[in-house]
Amino acid sequence: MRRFAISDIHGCLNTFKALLSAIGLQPEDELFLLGDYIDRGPDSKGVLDHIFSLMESGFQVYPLRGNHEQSLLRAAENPAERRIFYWNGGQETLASFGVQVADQIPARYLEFIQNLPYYLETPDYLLVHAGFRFGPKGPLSYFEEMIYIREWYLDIDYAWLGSRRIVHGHTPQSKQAIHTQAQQLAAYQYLDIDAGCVYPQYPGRGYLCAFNLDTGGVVFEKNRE
Ligand SMILES: [Mn+2]
Repeated sequence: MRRFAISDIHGCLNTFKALLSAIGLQPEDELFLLGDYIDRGPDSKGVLDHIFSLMESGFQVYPLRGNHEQSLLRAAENPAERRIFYWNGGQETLASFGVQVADQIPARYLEFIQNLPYYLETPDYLLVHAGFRFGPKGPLSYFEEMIYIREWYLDIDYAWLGSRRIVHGHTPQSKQAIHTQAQQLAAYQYLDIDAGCVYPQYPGRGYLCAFNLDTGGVVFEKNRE
């Protein structure tokens, strides 16, 4: 049994499938998906369908919530939220479903997103979309920050964290920066695995990353959309 984490697929179905092939995902493996399945890329519906298909065929998939899923839910529930969703990549998501507004997306997809957890804990890892706010109420209390926060590493309370490591996405960085962070994971205990799959036009970005939680290795798949 192996454990992998992948984040920020953003509608890049071909790249997602190619990365799963590259790591040779098996039903006994565990796959943690750190959110932002949708928006900006060409096939958000296809990415969600592929996640459903993996789960239905017996793969152990643990999907988390990203800020783009949150934005879709808000647009589906409140017409005042439609504009921000549309202009932040939601336009491509609506097109992949062939609908005009978020509340026309079939209930199955919206219900899946409604049930996504904000974070997951294992004995050795904390997994989250964006990160944690180390505020007075404790890092597991600030749910909105878990999907939106940036630049929080300096606030990490290492006494609270213990020997656990935090793996997240949300803030695109270069493949080289991810390699460096992965090599320093034992020392700093944080890793951002968002290699900006949906941003191939930026230097070092345009990759989807799979992190092996047990070996500490990273595998990259170049954008194939
Ligand atoms: Mn995000």
